[in-house]
Amino acid sequence: MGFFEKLKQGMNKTKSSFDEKISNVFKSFRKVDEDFLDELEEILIMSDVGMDTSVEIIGNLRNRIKKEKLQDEEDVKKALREEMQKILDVTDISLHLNTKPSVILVVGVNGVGKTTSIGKIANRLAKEGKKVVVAAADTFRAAAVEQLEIWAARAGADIVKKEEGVDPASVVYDAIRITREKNADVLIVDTAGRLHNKKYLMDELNKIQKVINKEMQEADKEVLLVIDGTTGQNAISQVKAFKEEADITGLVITKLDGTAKGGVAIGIVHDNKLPIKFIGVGEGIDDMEIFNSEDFVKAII
Ligand SMILES: Nc1nc2c(ncn2[C@@H]2O[C@H](COP(=O)(O)OP(=O)(O)OP(=O)(O)O)[C@@H](O)[C@H]2O)c(=O)[nH]1
Ligand SMILES: [Mg+2]
Repeated sequence: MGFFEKLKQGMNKTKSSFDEKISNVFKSFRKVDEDFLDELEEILIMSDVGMDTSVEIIGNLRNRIKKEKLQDEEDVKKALREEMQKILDVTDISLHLNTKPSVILVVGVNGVGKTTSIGKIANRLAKEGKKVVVAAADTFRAAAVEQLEIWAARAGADIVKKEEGVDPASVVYDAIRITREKNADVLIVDTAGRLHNKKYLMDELNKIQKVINKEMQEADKEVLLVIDGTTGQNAISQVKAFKEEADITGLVITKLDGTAKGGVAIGIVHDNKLPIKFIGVGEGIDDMEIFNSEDFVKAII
């Protein structure tokens, strides 16, 4: 199955809830007027796109409907898709990993799919012919290291780990040295999603980021915030909290398979001007793709 099919299948719940509601609006209004647009706006808001974003999309759609005299369901849907895509395309979505070595720091609250995404990204990079090292900087739980080890083995990446409970920044420090010694292309750092409290977590991330900035000054750096696509509006506050503490360069939205809340991705990009770089649509090693806004909106409407 191609990735687009996988994405479409995965996002089926988002799509059917969107599509069904939109078709119902078309059925209940005989023409595309203000009432119709109000109803459409409400659907977007209910689909977790977010209030401001929905208002903006419908505002732009209203102008186009007037200018282009759109009345047909398919034409209006197409215009709606394009307006959504415009929001998703506001920023540069490419990964900047041009130096050797370069580094990806992966952050996010617990259970969102950080370690799994690292496995998938490492595998992608390895397939591109890159030598990858992963750092097990989630030293909070022993199981976290074992899980990363399994993913590293699958992806053919080397792992740098230490015993449970050690300072994660020291793991990162060692990993940077080993990445250079092995002449690897990319270092990917896994971090803990839960510590004793939020302050510990953010302090730890700060410390890790400081080590990276100091030891890899010249390197290309990506700081990817992983968001669970099933969490809906909750995701918004997570982005806000992490943005305050880390230099986030992009988002990874996971678990878009089997959620009706995929619309949240559009609101997050709109509100934060952060690009989505990858999306996850399953638990397997190949279930992740570089984000493509056109495919994404096609998969939901
Ligand atoms: N369906 C689905 N499941 C996913 C996806 N990504 C991750 N998961 C699952 O989500 C669960 C948590 O994933 P992890 O990678 O362990 O999450 P984490 O952020 O590293 O969690 P902590 O280390 O506890 O903070 C696992 O059961 C994964 O298989 C996805 O795209 N789709
Ligand atoms: Mg993890």
